[in-house]
Amino acid sequence: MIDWSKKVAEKATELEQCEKKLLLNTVEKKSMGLNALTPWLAPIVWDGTYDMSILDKQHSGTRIGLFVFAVKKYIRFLQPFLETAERYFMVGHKVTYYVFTDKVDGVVKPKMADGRILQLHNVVADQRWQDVSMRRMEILTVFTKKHMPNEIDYLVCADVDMVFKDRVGVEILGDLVATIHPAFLISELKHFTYERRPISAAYIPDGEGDFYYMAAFYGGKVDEIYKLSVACQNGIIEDKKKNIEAVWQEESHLNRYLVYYKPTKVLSSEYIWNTNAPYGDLVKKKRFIILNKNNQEIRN
Ligand code: 5GW
Ligand code: MN
Repeated sequence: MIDWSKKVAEKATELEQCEKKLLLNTVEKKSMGLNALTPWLAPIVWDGTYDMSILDKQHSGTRIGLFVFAVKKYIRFLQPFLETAERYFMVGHKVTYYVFTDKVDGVVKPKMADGRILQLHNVVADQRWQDVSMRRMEILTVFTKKHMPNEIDYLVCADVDMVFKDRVGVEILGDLVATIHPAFLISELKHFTYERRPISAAYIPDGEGDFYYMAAFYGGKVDEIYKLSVACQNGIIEDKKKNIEAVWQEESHLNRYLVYYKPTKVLSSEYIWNTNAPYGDLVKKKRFIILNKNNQEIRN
């Protein structure tokens, strides 16, 4: 016999805990990333909160794009990125890599499983590094409108100076998805490095915002990423006209967009980890890792 009164009591305790945590976190405006749900009821994806076999079935046939940019010295990151993606990213699903580089001929193709396609595209290498990373938004506005709608259902955008170390699958798919920056998992809202100058299009007023998202891993349905990239690109252009640049370039514009268009799914720090980040014990599965690079060398 199931003791229903006990089950009901357990449920009440669980809900009370959730409520307490939500209240505490929203009042203090910190550690929101440790919850399993956002205050707008989007899941925060942590290991153990979903059943992979159900999700894989739901997504049989889903076509997924992985967008990555590798120009100038960053081309060296492409091979490990693609090889580890073959091993861990959306294994068993249909994947198209959209690689943008200034040296198409220099790309070493990884050994690829069936159902996976590598698209190589030429792109100009901007002189200023700030322009290189912002250029990605412009390219996204073009591809999410023109080519991708016929080719894929979801698009995932990633930095190239990263490697996959554990499984990343369809649990990350949603209409609009962004990842918590590992340095700000526990931070208070007031310490987030949002753009704070009202003159910038990326401005976020004090007290607004939920998470500090990292521009190294985000995604969504193709039309959602189209809208996002157009908004961010317009912000970048507006700022350029005023001769200013947001404090963290396109990441600032991304954060601004996501304050007003809340993501339908948030990825926990499992999905962008930096071995130097604090609170490593909180994150059991480190799936996608930022590589340590010599900024001095690589940026010159
Ligand atoms: C070069 C110098 C400084 C900053 C960025 C670049 C750079 C970035 C580049 O020369 N080539 C290039 O392809 N990128 C793309 O922009 C890569 O996909 C890279 O992962 C992304 C963001 O730049 P990151 O990774 O240096 O930015 P953080 O914030 O992760 O350090
Ligand atoms: Mn990076």
